[in-house]
Amino acid sequence: RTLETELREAVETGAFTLFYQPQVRLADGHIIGVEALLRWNHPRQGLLTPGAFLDVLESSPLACRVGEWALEEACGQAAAWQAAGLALRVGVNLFAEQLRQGDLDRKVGATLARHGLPPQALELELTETIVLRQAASELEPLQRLHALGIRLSFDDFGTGYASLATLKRFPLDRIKIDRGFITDLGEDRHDAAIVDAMISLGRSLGMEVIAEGIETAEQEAWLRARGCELGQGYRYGKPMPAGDLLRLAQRRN
Ligand code: G
Ligand code: G
Ligand code: MN
Ligand code: NA
Repeated sequence: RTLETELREAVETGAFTLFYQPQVRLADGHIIGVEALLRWNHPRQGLLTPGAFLDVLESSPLACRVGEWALEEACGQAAAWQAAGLALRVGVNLFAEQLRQGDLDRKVGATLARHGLPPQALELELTETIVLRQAASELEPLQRLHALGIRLSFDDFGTGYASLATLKRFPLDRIKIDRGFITDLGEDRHDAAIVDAMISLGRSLGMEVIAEGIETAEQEAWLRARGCELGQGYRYGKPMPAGDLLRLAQRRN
């Protein structure tokens, strides 16, 4: 059987699940949000990360269904956390196909309403590849989402081919500095210069800046000193099931 057949069965049997990775405010270490990350509970291979199936899923007609499911699931979770006294913003990664449909803002609005969530509770992550592939007409749903107050993040910033003009053309609220630049921050002066410039650029454009892949206290201190507000990475927690995230946030905040 092909991977696509198996993915179809996974959608039908509810074999996908979301893990959540904490995002912290570097000033005080408080968990202020999470990124929702897809996992596949495979009948024989166990829990699979997106690396094992994302390429096939992205280019299959199932992408929209999985993307909409993830949005629904993440919003349901955010509502449950809110009921437990935790106001965590949840970030959901988008598939290119979800934007191509043209009615994403309507679907997102309906999902938020179903769960009684304010638009500020949701962040949508777009990779550079998705952003660059957008036709001008596909910008409209993004602009409407932004106007509703939903935050839009530029994922994996700095790894692709987007020109700096992209930052002007798109209604982006946050840039996520790719973890590839963070790993060697202490040793590689080029990485340090690039990260420094990305932080300044984001801040002068009035955008939030979050660094991904923070693993050490040194990386954290360096980023905080350079004015980076937010961080995500194993230092604060790996992607984990919703219940574990709730307990972690209740302990830390
Ligand atoms: O969980 P992990 O760090 O292995 O995720 C790898 C990548 O898979 C993420 O960086 C993200 O780009 C992608 N990804 C994870 N979950 C989703 C999802 O729900 N939708 C989309 N479109 N991409 C996802
Ligand atoms: O959306 P994106 O493709 O950026 O998803 C983040 C991916 O990076 C996830 O697969 C997650 O497991 C991984 N990741 C998150 N934090 C760290 C980290 O601190 N170190 C490493 N090596 N990987 C991380
Ligand atoms: Mn992401
Ligand atoms: Na990323």
